[in-house]
Amino acid sequence: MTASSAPSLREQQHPMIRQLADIIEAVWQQHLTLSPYQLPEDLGYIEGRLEGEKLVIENACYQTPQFRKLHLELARVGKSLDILHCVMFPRPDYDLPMFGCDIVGGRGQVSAAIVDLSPVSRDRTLSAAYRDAIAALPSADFSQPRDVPTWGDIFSNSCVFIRPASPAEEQQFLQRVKDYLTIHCEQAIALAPDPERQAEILAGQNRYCTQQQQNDKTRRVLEKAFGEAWAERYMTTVLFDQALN
Ligand code: BLA
Repeated sequence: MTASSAPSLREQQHPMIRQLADIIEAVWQQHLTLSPYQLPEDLGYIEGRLEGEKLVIENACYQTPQFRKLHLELARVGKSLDILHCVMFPRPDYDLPMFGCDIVGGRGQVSAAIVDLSPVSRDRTLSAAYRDAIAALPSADFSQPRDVPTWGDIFSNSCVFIRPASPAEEQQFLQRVKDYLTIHCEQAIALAPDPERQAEILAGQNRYCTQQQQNDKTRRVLEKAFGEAWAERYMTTVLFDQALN
């Protein structure tokens, strides 16, 4: 099924997820030159049901001169769990952090909203240009911050991981994501590739993927609907695939 003929999951999802999906695509289209990206074996629209509830996944994927893959995924489990997942994978000769975002919610409440620009350089810090741009943003204040799990040592100290406590906090989080995305796109298009750093960048990106693959909460949702082997394949080829060079 092609993306255009797929039933639109977006319209049924939690309003915060719907709004964020629109924001992400608008910022991408405004700043970047998008080309299609072919997912393995038509993993664009997927439905699964093993035990329990039906899982529906809708993927949108692009590439640009600076990014080997821009991935926006919307998922719904039964009527109770709505998920937005987004990762921007830079080409490995571009010394750029990884933009990642995940929102998990359902039944009117979002339990997890996370966004980060995660460094992949050997010293595991963001460049001064990123730090300055983030520091210049209006301060964001959330009443229910959440603790990052141990595999989350890939995240920067600009990572925002919260449970939004009010519609105002939901909007503040969406603005934060939009600001991080805009900074990221502006930095990316201003940057020249640096092939000499490619091995270091690739190692950092691959470490990011290895750590994300440890997220048992994501894995369990996929295993329940599709089984262990499928979940492993999906996590390592679609969600967090490692580039070879
Ligand atoms: C948490 N991710 C979760 C949770 C679920 C999923 C059910 C638990 C929600 C909660 O603790 O309140 C499920 N997320 C999914 C599924 C997909 C998905 C099924 O993306 C895809 C099909 N996760 C990411 C990215 C980041 C991320 C890019 O995919 C960060 C940049 C983070 N998700 C993340 C973190 C948690 C989470 C840190 C909390 C994990 C924990 O508390 O142990």
